Amino acid sequence: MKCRSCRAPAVIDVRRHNAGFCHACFVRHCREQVQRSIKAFDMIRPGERVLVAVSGGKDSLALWDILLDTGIATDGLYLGLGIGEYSDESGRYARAYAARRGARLVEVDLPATFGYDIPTGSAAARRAPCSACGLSKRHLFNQAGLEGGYDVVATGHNLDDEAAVLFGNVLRWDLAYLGRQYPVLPAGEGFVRKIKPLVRLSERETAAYCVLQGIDYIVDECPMSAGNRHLGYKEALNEIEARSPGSKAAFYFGFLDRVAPMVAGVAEEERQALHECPGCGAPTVSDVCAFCKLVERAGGHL
Ligand code: Q46
Ligand code: ZN
Repeated sequence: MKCRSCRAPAVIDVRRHNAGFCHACFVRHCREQVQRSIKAFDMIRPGERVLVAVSGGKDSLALWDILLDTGIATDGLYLGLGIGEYSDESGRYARAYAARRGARLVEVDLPATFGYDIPTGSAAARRAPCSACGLSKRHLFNQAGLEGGYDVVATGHNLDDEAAVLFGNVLRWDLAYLGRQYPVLPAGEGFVRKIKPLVRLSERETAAYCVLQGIDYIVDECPMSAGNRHLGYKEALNEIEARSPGSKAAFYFGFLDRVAPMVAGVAEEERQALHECPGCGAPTVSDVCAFCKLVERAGGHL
């Protein structure tokens, strides 16, 4: 197979685009896809400060690399979740990448700062690990963004992630979640803007990007991911994609083009109902925010 752009021998084929790429043209393809998302969804404006949430995995490191290489000023944020050896190792990859690029990595350690880790905290709070983890991450990414004076927090969610989440939301017709499922969530009182610049790249492409660019990342899956529903949705979508390449992108981008505008009002209504949490100041619709409730139940069990 030859490279679609320059006819040199291809190192990767991307079936969704029915195209092969050589190393240099593949890297350019990845950068172009990210820039296209940034432009299409007005994710980052000139001069804005961006904080990238970095887990040490392929997606977040590829994202940080692409943003740095395209001249966007970005610091990294690593959140220590206290998931045993997995967290120790993922932290090492995040720090090694930051050191290699001479980039700033902000670190927040969940056990040291809030008195719980994901395995014990989720059990104490009687929540599924990924639910406690996702809630903690969303809260702390936003808090770190606000406290550090950043305009934007970027996460490494890719096309496979977003299609799987969409699949789950559609299976349950969860309009509130569907209304919020967009690659950019606007800033508001107590919120920094959240962006997902990798939505035009698949997991296979971010992995190939890291391998080709010599970026070391944690390959092991999180040991707490076993019961995660999204893994099943990903498998189902992968089967459909194998039979008809491009289905995943058609599903996700069709939603963004045709359905997201119809459900956007649901998210807006929710935003109107927000007020400040008396515990931490974060916006919430309840008396006390979900993060403060989690800290109260999960803290002190270490
Ligand atoms: S880190 Fe956290 Fe993931 Fe592990 S506990 Fe679940 S959500 S699987 S991306
Ligand atoms: Zn709170």
